Amino acid sequence: MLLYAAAGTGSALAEIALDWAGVPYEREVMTWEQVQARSHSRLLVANPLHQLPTLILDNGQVLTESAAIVLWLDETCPDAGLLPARGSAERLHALRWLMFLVTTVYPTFSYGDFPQRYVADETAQRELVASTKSRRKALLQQVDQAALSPWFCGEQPSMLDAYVAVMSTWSPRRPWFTQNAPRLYAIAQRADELPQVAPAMRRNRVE
Ligand SMILES: N[C@@H](CCC(=O)N[C@@H](CS)C(=O)NCC(=O)O)C(=O)O
Repeated sequence: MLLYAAAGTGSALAEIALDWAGVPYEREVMTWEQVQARSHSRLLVANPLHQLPTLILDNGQVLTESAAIVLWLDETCPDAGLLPARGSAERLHALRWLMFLVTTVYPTFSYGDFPQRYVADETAQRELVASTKSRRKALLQQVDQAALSPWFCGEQPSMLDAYVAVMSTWSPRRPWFTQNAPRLYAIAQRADELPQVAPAMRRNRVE
C-alpha cells in the first residue's frame, strides 16, 4: 500500500489511521511546494485533484478523502477502535463531527491556500483569505462546543482526536486554541501523546 504524503498536510490523518489500524504502508513524500504546483505526475494520475491524502491499495485501487480512508479502515479492522462501536451514541457523535470536519472546516483551507481558484481579482482573493480565516475560527468554535471529555467522543480516544491534533497544527494554530477553543486544545495535547498518533505527528512536524 502506498500513501502519497507531505509534511504539514492531511496525509498525516491517513498515516495515523493506518498506524492505528496496524496496516503496513509505504509513503511517497513530496514537498508542499510540489503539492501547490500540482507537479507530481503519479499523484495527478491517481487523483486528478492532486490532493493529499491519496492512498493506493495493494490491488491498485485508489482511495482519496481522509474520511473515506478512516471509514474503510474502521470497516476492515473493526477491533482497532478507530471509531466508537457500531450502534453506540458515541459513534453517531463521531460520524456527525467527522463529516463536519471534512465537509465544512477542511474546505476553508482550500479557499485560504488557493483563493485564485475561486476568484480572479487579487483584492477579492485577499478578501476571501481574510473571510475564510474568520469563518474557520467560528467553525472551530462550534466543534469546540461539541467536544466531550477527556476525548472528543467521551471516554475512549478515536480518530476524531487525531483530526483535532492534526488540524490544530494548521492556521490559526495551537496558541489560538488555548483561549478560543480550550476543549479542542486539551484534546489535541492529549492526542499528541497517544502511541497511535505520536509517530505520525513527529514525522509531519513543520517548523
Ligand atoms: N476532503 C479532502 C481534502 C484534502 C485536501 O484538501 N488536502 C490538501 C492538503 S491538507 C491538499 O492536498 N491540497 C492541494 C490542493 O487542493 O491542490 C480530505 O479530507 O482528504
